[in-house]
Amino acid sequence: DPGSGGESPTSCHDSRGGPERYGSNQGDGPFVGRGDGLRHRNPAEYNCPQVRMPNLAYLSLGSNIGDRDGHLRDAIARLAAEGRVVAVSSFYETEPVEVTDQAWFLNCAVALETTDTPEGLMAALLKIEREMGRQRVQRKGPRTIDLDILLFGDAIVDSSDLTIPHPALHRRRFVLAPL
Ligand code: PH2
Ligand code: MG
Ligand code: MG
Repeated sequence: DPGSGGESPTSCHDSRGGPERYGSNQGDGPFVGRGDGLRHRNPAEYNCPQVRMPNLAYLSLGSNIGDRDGHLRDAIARLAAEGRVVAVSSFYETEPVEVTDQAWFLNCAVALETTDTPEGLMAALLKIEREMGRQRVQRKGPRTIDLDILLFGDAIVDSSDLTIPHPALHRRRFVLAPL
């Protein structure tokens, strides 16, 4: 067993871990309930490296004030600090929808690999928006930069301040085309 370095009873080859352990629906044993029909065990307990599982998030970026092109590039550069930018779509010039009495947008999509949670990523996006000088004046109105989470791995989030998948994803050509 040269690779695991595990002499303790909690190594990757833990002899206590037989198939019978997995059949139990009780809360005993090394697994901890999450309350959603799954119980998990921290990798540190079986002497495996502890590295958070990354997720692939798809983001929609939009700008229709000032140097729109510069704002999208600036936002993408800042996103690199939140994970690994895996892909960037073409930039699309798009007619405003929903609030139509405003300037045309520049929109794009970014695929970002991140080990953050959906809530943590959303907080980071709002911080970037603030740091780039976004003012929230009119709902769905003109903005320096808008950063939305479209998808986050296979996550479904439905809280008072975050909905994933993005609820308007399927209704907006300016979101679907860059994807
Ligand atoms: N964002 C909106 C409302 N309307 N229209 C376009 N073309 N592009 C956008 O990013 C956009 C919009 C609210 O987020
Ligand atoms: Mg938006
Ligand atoms: Mg937004």
